[in-house]
Amino acid sequence: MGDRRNNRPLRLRSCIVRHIPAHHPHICLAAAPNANHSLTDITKIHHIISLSLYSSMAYPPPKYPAYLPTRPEGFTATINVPRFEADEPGLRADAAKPELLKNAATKNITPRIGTELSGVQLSQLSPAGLDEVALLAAERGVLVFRDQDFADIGFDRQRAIVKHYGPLHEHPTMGYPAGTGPEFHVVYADADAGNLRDLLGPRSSYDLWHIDQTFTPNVPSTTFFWVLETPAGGGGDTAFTSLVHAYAALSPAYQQTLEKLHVQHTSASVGEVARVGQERALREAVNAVHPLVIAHPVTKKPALLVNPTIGRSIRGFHASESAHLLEFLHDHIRSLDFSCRVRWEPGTVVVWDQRTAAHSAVPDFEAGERRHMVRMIPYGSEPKLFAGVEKTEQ
Ligand SMILES: O=C(O)CCC(=O)C(=O)O
Ligand SMILES: [Fe+2]
Repeated sequence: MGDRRNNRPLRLRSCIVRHIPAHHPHICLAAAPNANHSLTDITKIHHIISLSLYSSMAYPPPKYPAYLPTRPEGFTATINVPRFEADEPGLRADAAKPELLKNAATKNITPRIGTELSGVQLSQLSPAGLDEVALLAAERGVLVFRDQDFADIGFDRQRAIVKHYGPLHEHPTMGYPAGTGPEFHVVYADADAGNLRDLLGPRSSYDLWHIDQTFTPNVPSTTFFWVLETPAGGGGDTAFTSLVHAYAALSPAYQQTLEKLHVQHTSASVGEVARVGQERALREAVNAVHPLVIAHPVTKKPALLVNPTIGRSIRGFHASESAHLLEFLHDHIRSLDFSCRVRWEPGTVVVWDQRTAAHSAVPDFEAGERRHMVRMIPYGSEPKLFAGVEKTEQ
């Protein structure tokens, strides 16, 4: 993977803002300003600085200051990762998962999605145990590991563990801990950074279902997301929905219709447009086309590769036809019938498979409270069309 950052001269370098509001994957009010920022961006940055002076008196200091988001180089162009033959660690795992489960207690969150595990430390797993994590995540969509030491093992070990699953995505706009790089994605909210509801403006509700970064030929796979600080008054869960069960719930006739379709995915997502502006997001857009119904590379089960923020149109359809079909699917995947909510507790690490599950932040915590998280995303295989071999429920 090339690093385009090094090739982009930043005409005006500045490090005024230490806190990058990166509380949502694709949405961010401001970063260190550079010449590419519009006047509106600069105004927002100055607004944040003045808020910062006020808010630092009102809230306790962060528990993990070394993980505050920084972005001295400002926003960079999205990296177009060339197609590659991915290793899928879940494919070589022992189906019984002896390494992972020998001392672990497991509890399903719902029968369809999510498993909580206790009695196991991710940081202590052997390579075979890490393979088994990939298999279980592929099967269950989302795994919730409690009481982990992962947040305290240091950047190098964190990076090495997630790299076991594939090359890491480097985010073009999110902040990362000083001294690391954009493969660390700090998801951060506080009084300065705001939270999702400040950014999206007046709305009836603030979920934002998506799969991370599906605009390249290879797409994200076994993703790690860990908490450093939960909002003091509670809330800030993350919701996950099963793309396998969402597909299985459809009628065979409708499934067959969908199996032929392809979706155009773009990095000029809802959120990146909000971060860097429409003109720049379109100019630097990285695009890919993926089947709508994929065979999961590990389980081989059919899954709906539906991504409301990034997968924006059905190839070959007129705009109105595409909008009509996608509106139905975007609504369908959010059903409580196949989704769950994960509550963050100190020491929780979530590992999920982005081909099995889509997700949404739940920004229901008190305005101004700190929520501090870190995510790392490895790339897995290129999505392959599900050929309709295996017929599903109904
Ligand atoms: O904050 C969360 O719970 C989810 C954030 C998210 O979806 C992302 O950063 O891509
Ligand atoms: Fe996300």
